[in-house]
Amino acid sequence: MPIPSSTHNQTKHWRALDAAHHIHPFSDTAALNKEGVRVITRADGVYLWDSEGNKILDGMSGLWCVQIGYGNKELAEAGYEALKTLPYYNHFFKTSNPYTIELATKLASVLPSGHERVLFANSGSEANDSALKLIRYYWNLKGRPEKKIHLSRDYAYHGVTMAAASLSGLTPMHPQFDLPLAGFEKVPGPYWFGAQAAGYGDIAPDEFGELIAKKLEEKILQLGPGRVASFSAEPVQGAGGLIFPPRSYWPLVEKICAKYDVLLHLDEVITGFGRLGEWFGAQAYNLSPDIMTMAKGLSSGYQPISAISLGARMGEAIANANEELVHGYTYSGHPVASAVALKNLEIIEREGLVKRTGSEIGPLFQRRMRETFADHPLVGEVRGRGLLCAVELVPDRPKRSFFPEPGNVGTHCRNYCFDGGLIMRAIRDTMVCAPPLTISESEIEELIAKAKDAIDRTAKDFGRM
Ligand code: PXG
Repeated sequence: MPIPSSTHNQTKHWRALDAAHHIHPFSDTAALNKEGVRVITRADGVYLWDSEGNKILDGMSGLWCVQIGYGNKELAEAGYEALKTLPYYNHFFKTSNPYTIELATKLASVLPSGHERVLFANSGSEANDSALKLIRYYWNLKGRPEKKIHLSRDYAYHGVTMAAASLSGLTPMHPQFDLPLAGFEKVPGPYWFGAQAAGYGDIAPDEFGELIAKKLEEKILQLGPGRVASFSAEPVQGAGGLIFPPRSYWPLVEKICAKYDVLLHLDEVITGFGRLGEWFGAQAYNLSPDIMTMAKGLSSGYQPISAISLGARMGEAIANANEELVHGYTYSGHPVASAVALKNLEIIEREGLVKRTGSEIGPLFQRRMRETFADHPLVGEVRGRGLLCAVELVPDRPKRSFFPEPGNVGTHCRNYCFDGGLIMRAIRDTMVCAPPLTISESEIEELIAKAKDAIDRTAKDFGRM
């Protein structure tokens, strides 16, 4: 559909149609319809344009996914070529296609060792849903059908299917749908900045990391190790507030999973494809997961595609089960999505975007964010790695306390960001940022200047400056 050149009347028309016919994700429909949506009509590099002609720097890479930036012609051409050559075919009838075969092979070359086999799906939620089914199947194959409890963490976001939402630890996601399902249990997340407010006292990060890892062990022992199937976790928690675990956390968690024969499932939907300066969070934290899920940066968001990779023991058990695996989607390994993802991985590799994020632009971004915000009167902590960064807005830095109505100050600041032409996400009162891996130095300076303006104005409004 050609998009007409934008005018005020056109925007009004689109807003009215959107309000009449379109229900948005994670939105209060009536309130949104009253306010009117912003219609995004175009994107290039790190910028978006809306139908009123406003240019916006996208500090969130869409929803943490546009690794190589918008407007990449090579991806468009890869998709167009596949659309012309093989717009659709499936993998059910003893068939495959070159795009998906090449993509699976390419993935195996960048995944942690042992991850030789992948399955495809269309979203992060589906990948996680599939992962839980494969975990259940693995234990059934191993003659351990009593191992069925899935552990995950407070503040986790794993998506919205019945299982993925049950796995998520953001509790507002549950009551509308009578979730979580039975067999889903939570343990605390390693949110050191929130430790004092949560009653753990003035505890050092590594001590806290160990304490929270031990809560996992306590939970496994309480439920009975023979009943626990898996522990699912994002290497760095994303939508729950960009929570970076203390250094002590992951090594101990991995040991605990091994000790009680609990499968480790890493949800790499945000942390994959260079975001942390390594291909995956598994490599950034030196982890050997049994199963991984990935989406978003796999295609830089240009096509809906996700994948589930199996480590050696799950991969061998499932590939050698000698029976039909009764799972798969019409669009698993869609040729067009596969072609786009394959080209995306080629570009990430050719342009050295992982190394650039790990040792050049990422460290520069982290240094400049800390120089600008670490001593700001409204800021309690700046944390980040690679091209992920969070700024905690707090009333009292030494006490690491939070504002009484979480989300108020953050939303206020996010609105100032939007008004100033910057997209940053507010999670409670934490401002988070995940720009495309292709962002330039001058665009980083622009992002930081705009964020500073929004945070300064927020500080003034709340009497902190
Ligand atoms: N796992 C993780 C770690 C995610 O961040 C999903 C799974 C689900 O992916 P799909 O493709 O089913 O949406 C996600 C998605 C936000 C936000 O506001 C984050 C996500 C999705 C929507 C909004 O931060 N992450």
